[in-house]
Amino acid sequence: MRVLLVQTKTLLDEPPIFPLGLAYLAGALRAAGHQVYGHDCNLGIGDSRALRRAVVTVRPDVIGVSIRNIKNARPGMHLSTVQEHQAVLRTIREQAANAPIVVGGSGFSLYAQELMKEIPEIDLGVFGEGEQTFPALLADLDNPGSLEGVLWRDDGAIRFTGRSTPVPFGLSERPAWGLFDVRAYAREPMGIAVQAKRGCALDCIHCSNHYLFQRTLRVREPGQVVDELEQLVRDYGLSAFMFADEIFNHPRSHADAIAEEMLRRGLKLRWTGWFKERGLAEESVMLWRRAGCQAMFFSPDVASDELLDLWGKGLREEDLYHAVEILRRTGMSGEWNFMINGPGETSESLAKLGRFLLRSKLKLGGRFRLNGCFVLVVRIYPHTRLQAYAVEHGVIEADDDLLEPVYYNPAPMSSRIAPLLAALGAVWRTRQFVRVLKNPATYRD
Ligand code: B12
Ligand code: SF4
Repeated sequence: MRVLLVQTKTLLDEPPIFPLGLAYLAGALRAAGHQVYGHDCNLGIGDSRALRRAVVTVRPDVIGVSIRNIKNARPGMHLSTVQEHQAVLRTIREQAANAPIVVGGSGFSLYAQELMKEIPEIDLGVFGEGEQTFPALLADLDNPGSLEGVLWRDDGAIRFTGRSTPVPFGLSERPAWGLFDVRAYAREPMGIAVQAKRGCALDCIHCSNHYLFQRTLRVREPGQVVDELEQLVRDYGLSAFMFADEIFNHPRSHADAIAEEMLRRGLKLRWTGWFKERGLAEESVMLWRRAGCQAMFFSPDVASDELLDLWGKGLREEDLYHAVEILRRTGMSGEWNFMINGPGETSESLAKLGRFLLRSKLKLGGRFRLNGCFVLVVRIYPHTRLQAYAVEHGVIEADDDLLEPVYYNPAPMSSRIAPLLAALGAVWRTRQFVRVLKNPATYRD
């Protein structure tokens, strides 16, 4: 079959990121014997014209559309992307009246039924990982109900066969990186990512990852991960990337094996990733540093034992301080994310956050950084424990579909946070403006 894969825009107010999901998916489709073409709405001007041209030129039998983000988690930023996704799907439908449109991606999976209700152009949906499900669906398009992880329309109703059972993570075929413009994305520090594992064993209160990708950890063979990096260096001169794992250092042995393999092959790459503070070992941090790790990202989100427990972070205050100490000893840099006024916040917990920030800054100086937007309030996503908590605390109704953003940000603290968020929004927009001036390829109309 001729399959056209379309990446919808990720976000207007963030640097775009390479369509990794579609590159992995395209590898699996090619292995199943399909002819695969790509179109990326993320880069460049005149999207809808270019999209129309792509559909007309490819004459696809099936169109796969990826919706990665539904919208930004940050209040005051670009809030709704649903209409933009809708416009893309409408354009495709106008040019290809008869080709089935299949939609997937994490943003889609999170709101699959709601999006299918809002956007009639979607014929079929794939929940979660697509490498197995999409080729299987294409092999039997008339019988979607026979596969796990599929949504389809049936006499006006939307049916869903339920989440798929997690399968081992190993890409038997080469990801189709060449389907999209790797070099344009590589200009952004976090534009390119490679995935070394799937799943996260934790279930933090606000996070939907356990719903989307499940809690069973599935690691990819380290040699295969490094093969992919080598290919990116050879074919595109890649010099920096990030690991797209939820937590790179769980399990530690896997992270170490990847770093050792990178060193053994003499790869000179700068990289980052998300790390967990608990169990952080000095030897490993030194090894990752030697292998090119530039900065470790941490997201404890809160900084007091009471909140760490309530949020299910699997951390204690001492773990946070331990990580800072290891970074001090190893000369590594770190970037931290926190959220405020979320479940359980009190003046004591805020004071503990203030103390952590101050002490860490004193210890690490310029190597202690906060994510530009650290003053986040918590967005309530569906399928999270926070959704149930917010219903229980009267913040949302049980039937709220959460498609338009709702934040857990109760009074009286919320009114004090509002001016801070407005100032932050202005700083963020200025930064984005400067970024676009530096790299016009990332401008999107
Ligand atoms: C790494 C990561 C990042 C990195 C990305 C670095 C990079 N260059 O890629 C950084 C830190 C920059 C980042 C930023 C953001 N992220 Co992020 N990120 C992730 C994370 C942990 C992994 C994403 C990934 O690459 N996965 C690997 C690829 C292979 O998987 P995939 O894209 O999902 O594709 C698979 C399936 O979805 C499916 N699929 C995809 N498309 C299609 C299409 C079809 C037709 C089919 C059949 C299947 C299919 O098949 C693919 C292969 O299995 C996920 C959580 C997670 N576990 O996935 C969150 C996640 C994707 N991020 C999310 C969000 C919200 C953001 C931000 C908007 C945060 C913010 N500011 O609010 C920004 C947006 C950045 C942008 N410009 O788009 C959400 C998106 C869902 C949502 N809530 O809208 C996620 C799911 C986290 C969550 N649970 O909320 N992120
Ligand atoms: S550790 Fe990160 S990915 Fe895992 S559940 Fe918590 S917030 Fe989500």
